[in-house]
Amino acid sequence: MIADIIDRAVNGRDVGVDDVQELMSISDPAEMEQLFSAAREVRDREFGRKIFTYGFVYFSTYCKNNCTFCYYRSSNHSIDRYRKSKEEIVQLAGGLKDAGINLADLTMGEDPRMYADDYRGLLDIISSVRDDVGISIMASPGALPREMFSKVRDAGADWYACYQETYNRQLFESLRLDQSFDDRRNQKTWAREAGLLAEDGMMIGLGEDVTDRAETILEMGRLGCEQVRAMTFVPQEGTPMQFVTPYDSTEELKAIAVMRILYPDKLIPCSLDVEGIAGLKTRIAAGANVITSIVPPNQNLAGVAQHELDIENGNRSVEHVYEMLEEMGYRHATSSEYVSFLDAHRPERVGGE
Ligand code: SAM
Ligand code: MD0
Ligand code: SF4
Repeated sequence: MIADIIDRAVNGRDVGVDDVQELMSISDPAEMEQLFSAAREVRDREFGRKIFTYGFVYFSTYCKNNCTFCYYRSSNHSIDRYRKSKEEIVQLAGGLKDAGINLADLTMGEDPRMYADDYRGLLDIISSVRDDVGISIMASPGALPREMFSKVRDAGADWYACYQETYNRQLFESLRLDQSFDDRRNQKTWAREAGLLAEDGMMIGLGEDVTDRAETILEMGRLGCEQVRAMTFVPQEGTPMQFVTPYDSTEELKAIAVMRILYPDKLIPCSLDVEGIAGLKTRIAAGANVITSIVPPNQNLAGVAQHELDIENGNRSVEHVYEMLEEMGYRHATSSEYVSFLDAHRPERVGGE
């Protein structure tokens, strides 16, 4: 029974893949509400009424990879790409900090120019944001060699984000062409060994089934990442998956709620990059506790899954997000609340300095 599985999960008792699969198979609206309300209760008990906020700084949209789902894949020749200067990035991160945003997510495609010379460009940007701005930093640069993680940590990053998308190896290989499944999984472990907090993520609507979803949720938990996300696939023009029929947000919302009851103290994003601002309330109501992909208007910045939606009209701006949170009876967390969370959850660095 659903109520029984929820009860066991909420009380920290053993929940297996069959149970997770059953929760992820819920279709009855009353059962769905049971799941969401349990997730809200767990979140509010752990975190109170505060929600963390992340600004998204997609600073280079150049990429050498060719992921079939991604707008920025190297074969998509017809798109406009940009690369921001270090000065612009520092300014953008400063603006986020001044507006009370908790973290700057410094994201790029696997841009060869940033990777050149032992990743000098990337490390330089991270350390400049640390030195000149002093906001918490997430680095989302793609897969890195193992020895890079302590350098990324030393440059000043708090987090390293790298999403597996699915723990179905075969499906992974059909999506992330010419990329190693094991190497991408190991990224999260290597990051944590270097003292970085780590984020993993799954995508929904890529051809996976409900068993894959359940297994991915459990595997992300086993890796120990402090932040875990689910995002619904948004088909992209000019890619091999452009005509795939997209899912609505139901499966993503269930995944958010299931992760919340299984992993009470993890950070779980409500991404504005899937449905824009229209997707905020449902994701918070499903148990998410971080709003990600806040993007200021008039800065020529793009999203990943929704490269334009709600950016230039200001709907993904800081002010608008704060307003909506208040309408729901929540508030954005202060940066000292956020930093305390990080300090309490930061993995210990292993093996030397
Ligand atoms: N290039 C780096 C990488 O791939 O790890 C950093 C970018 S990372 C933020 C891009 C993430 O956005 C992917 O891992 C995927 O989870 C998500 N994403 C990309 N394209 C998407 C799409 N069309 N729909 C939904 N999510 C997408
Ligand atoms: C988001 N567009 O939070 C961003 C991105 C990268 N670390 C995150 C997928 O939705
Ligand atoms: Fe490049 Fe990341 Fe897009 Fe893959 S998901 S093509 S690695 S930007």
